[in-house]
Amino acid sequence: MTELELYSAKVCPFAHRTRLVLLEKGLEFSLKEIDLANKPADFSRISPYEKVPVLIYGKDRVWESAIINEYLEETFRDPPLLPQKPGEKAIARIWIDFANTKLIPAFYKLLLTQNPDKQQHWKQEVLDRLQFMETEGIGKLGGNGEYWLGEFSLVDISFYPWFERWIVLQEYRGLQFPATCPHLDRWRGKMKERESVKAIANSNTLYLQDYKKYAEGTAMGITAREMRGD
Ligand SMILES: N[C@@H](CCC(=O)N[C@@H](CS)C(=O)NCC(=O)O)C(=O)O
Repeated sequence: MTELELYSAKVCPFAHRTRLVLLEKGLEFSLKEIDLANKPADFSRISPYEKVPVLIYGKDRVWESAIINEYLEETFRDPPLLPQKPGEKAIARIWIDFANTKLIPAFYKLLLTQNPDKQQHWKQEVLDRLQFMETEGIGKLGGNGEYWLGEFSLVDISFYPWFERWIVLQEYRGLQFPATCPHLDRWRGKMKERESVKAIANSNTLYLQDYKKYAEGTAMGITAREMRGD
């Protein structure tokens, strides 16, 4: 049988997304842990952007976590992690895009910037984006404090890794989780209890150690430079 191979890094939230999809679908895979501070010399032959995650399956090589996750969804249908109706699927994709283009960049910019005025600006942006998620997203779509779209889906998976890492914004930037987002707060508690999430959860200590370089402005990896806009 063809083997699934995932190039990943324990600390990486994007790879975290794909590992959750693989676990949720009950797929066996071989995990290739990459040390991002010391990548293999030929890593660009595996990963054109020199990032994780990358998934290899037979002749297919796929990168970019959101694309990998849809690839897995199309290749391994059970259990489905996207709605079937086009309109509902479009809504799911809109929120995955929101994670990629709105929440995640604001998370990194707040953590990376060393300028106090900019920190204030990005702190407010993170809070505004969370509030939008609360009122326009999970608060409207999620029903009774269930998952993002009611049923568990790729939307939950796409957001969750940054909520597991929330401690870094709290400790390094003093950002408390807002009391005005009760649906989101309930959702992150519910996610934490899922078997797949528990199986690969990391400690706050690990995140605080790994993101220290980001918070102190000394991270020089590709992702940090791109997010800073260097
Ligand atoms: N948009 C990409 C982002 C992947 C990404 O930034 N991965 C980071 C680790 S979390 C990475 O491998 N960075 C390489 C580096 O910083 O040198 C995705 O969704 O897969």
